[in-house]
Amino acid sequence: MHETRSFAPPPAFAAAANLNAAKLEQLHAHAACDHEGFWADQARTQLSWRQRFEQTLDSSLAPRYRWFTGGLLNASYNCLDRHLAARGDKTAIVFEADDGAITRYSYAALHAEVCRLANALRGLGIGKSDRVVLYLPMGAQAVIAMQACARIGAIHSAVFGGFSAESLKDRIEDAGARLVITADAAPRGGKRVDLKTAVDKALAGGCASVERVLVYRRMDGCAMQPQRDLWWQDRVPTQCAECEPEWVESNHPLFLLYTSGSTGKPKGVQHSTAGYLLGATVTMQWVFDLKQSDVFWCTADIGWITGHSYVAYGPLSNGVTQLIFEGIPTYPDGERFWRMIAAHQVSVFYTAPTAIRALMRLGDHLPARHDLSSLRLLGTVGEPINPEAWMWYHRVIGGGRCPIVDTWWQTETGSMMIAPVPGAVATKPGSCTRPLPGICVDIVDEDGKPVTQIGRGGFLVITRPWPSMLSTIWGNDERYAETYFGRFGDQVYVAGDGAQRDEDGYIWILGRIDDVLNVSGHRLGTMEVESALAAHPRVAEAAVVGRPHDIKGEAILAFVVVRGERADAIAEGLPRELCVWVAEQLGAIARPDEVRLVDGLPKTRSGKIMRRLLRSIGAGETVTQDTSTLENPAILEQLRG
Ligand code: 7RM
Repeated sequence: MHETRSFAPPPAFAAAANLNAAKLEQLHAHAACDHEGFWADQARTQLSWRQRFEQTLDSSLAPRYRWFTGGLLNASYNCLDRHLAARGDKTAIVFEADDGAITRYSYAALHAEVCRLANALRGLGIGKSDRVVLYLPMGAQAVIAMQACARIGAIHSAVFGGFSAESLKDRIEDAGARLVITADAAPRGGKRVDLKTAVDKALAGGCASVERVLVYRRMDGCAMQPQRDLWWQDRVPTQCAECEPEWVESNHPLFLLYTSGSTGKPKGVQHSTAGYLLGATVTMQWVFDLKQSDVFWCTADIGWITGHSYVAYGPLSNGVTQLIFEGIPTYPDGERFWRMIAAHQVSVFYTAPTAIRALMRLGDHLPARHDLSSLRLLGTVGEPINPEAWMWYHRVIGGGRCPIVDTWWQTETGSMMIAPVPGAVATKPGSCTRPLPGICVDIVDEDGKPVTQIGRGGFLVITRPWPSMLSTIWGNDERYAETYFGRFGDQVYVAGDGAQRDEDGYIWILGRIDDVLNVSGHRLGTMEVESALAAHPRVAEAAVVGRPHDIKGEAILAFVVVRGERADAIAEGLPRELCVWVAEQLGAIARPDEVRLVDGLPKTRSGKIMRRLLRSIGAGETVTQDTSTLENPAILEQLRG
C-alpha cells in the first residue's frame, strides 16, 4: 500500500480511446445525478429489445431488485443475430485446442451452430426455465451450449470440469436440472480429463431430475447408457440452422453459477437476462476500450464467472473476435501464451495474477522470444495483484506501452465494478483504482459509517443497485438477503472484501474480510505482507494468514514458494531473512512470526489460494476443509511445517 508509482494513460492510447477523461467525467456526472436514467439510457442504446421496458428499476421487493421490468429480449439474439447483417463473415471465435489445432467460427457459422443445438434441445423437450447443467471442456462448444440455452430461455448452470463427481451431483440436484451436456473427455496439458465418467458417477448417486445426457464427442468416446445418453454429433448437425429465439422478460434467469460461500454448501448465484447482459456489454467498451478491430483473449475457463461475462457473452454481444484456448499456460512449454498472442495477433489480453506470477517465475527470456507488439491493453482479475507481478506484466509483457486494467468484481456482481478506464484513469500497481460509472461503492466501518480516514480499512459495499447484480440465490431468497444485505440493510450490498482508499481516492482491495489480519489492534491486509514478501528477489509466491496469538491477537504466518531450491534456501536461513525483510518493508508490526518454505501453495482449480485451509493449518487444527480440489495434495505435509 506504500506504492507510489503511477502510470498515466499513454497520450496516443488516450487519444484513440472510447472514453477519454472528459467523456468518462460526463458518464460519472450523468450517473451521479440520475442513477436510473443513466442505466436506462445504457440499456436502450446497448441492447436490442423485442419490446421496450416499462420501468427502469423496481425496488418494491428489495433487496430483490428488478431492472428494466416489462422489457422483452433474448441474450443469444443480442450476441449473434444482431451482428449478422453487418459482420456475419467476421470471425467470432478462434479456438485453439490443447494440441494446437485451430478452428474458426464466423458470426454466421456460430449463429447456425447455436440454432442447431437450440433446436435439438427443444426436440428433447427442453424449454423456458428448464435447468441445463453444462459440464464441458473449455472450447467453442461450451459457448455454443450457453448460447443455445439462452436462445430457448433455458437456464444454464456451468460446472467447472475440474470439479469432482460429488460437487457436480450437488449442483445438479440443487438446480433440479433435466439435462446435462458434457463431453466424453477433454485433452488438457497433454493429459486426458474424463468428464463423462464423472457425470455417470454423479448420476448414479442421485440426480433424479436428470432425464437425458447429451455428450459431445471430443476424444475417443465413452460408455453410453442407451436410454439416457445421446451423442451431440448424432442429434445436432441434422437440425435446422434457424431457430426463433424465446423472447423473455428482462428478469428471466439467464443462468445459475454456483460459488462457495462461508458455509460448506455452494450457493447458486442467479443472474438476470437484461441487467447481466448490459453489464457484460458496456464494461467491455469502458474497461477493455474494445474496438471492432480487436482480437480479445480472456483466459478464464467457462466454469467461472469471468468465462461467462468475458468469453460467452461480453465479446459476442460486442461483435468482436475472440480467442478461446483449451489448454494450460505451461503446455507444451512456458511459452504457450506468448506464442499464441503473437500467432493470433491478440490485442487485449485478460488473465489472472496467479498465471502472471507462475509465468514470471519461468524467466523473462521466454516472452522475449515472441513478438508481443500486437498487445495494446492488459487486464487482471480474481485476486489482488502484487506490485511486483504488476510491474513484470507491464514491462515484460506489455513492453512498457500497454495500460493494465486491474478489475475488481465478483460472481455476484456479474460484471466489473471497480477498474480503471484505461484512456482516462492513471493506474497504480496493485490498485483497481475507481468504481465504474453508475456503480456506487463505499468503504464502511462496523456500524456502516463511511470510513473517511485515508489508509484505514473497512468493508467494501455497493450502496445502490446495479443492473448486473445477482437476482437472488437459486431457491433461497433468505440466504440471498442475509448474505448480501443482512449487515447494513436492504440498500447496502456487502461484498465480503475489505478495502481502503488512498489520498487520491483510489481503492485498494485488502482481500476477503476474513483475510484481514489484526495484529495488536492494527489492521493489516494479508496482501500487503504478501506483496512485501514477493518483492524479495528469492520469493516466487507467498500466502499469508493470521494465526491465533495470546498477546497480539493474531500473528502472521507466511507460506513462501522460493525461486530455486527449497532445501538450499532453508540451509541459507532464508526464512529468518524474510522475517527481517518484511519488517523492513512494512514495519515491525508486520513481521511474520514464522515463514514456512514450501514447493507450492494450495489453490483451487481457478487459482485462488485456499486461505481457510492455510489458516486451519496455521492454527494447528485438523484440516476439515474439502481438499479434493487441490491441484497438488502432496504439499499438505510441507504446509504443516
Ligand atoms: C471475478 C471473480 C471474487 C473475489 C472478490 C475478491 C477477489 C476479484 C479482484 C479481487 C483484488 C481484484 N469473481 N478479487 N478480483 N481481489 N483485486 N482485481 O474473481 O466470485 O470468483 O471472486 O475475488 O476477493 O471478492 S469470484
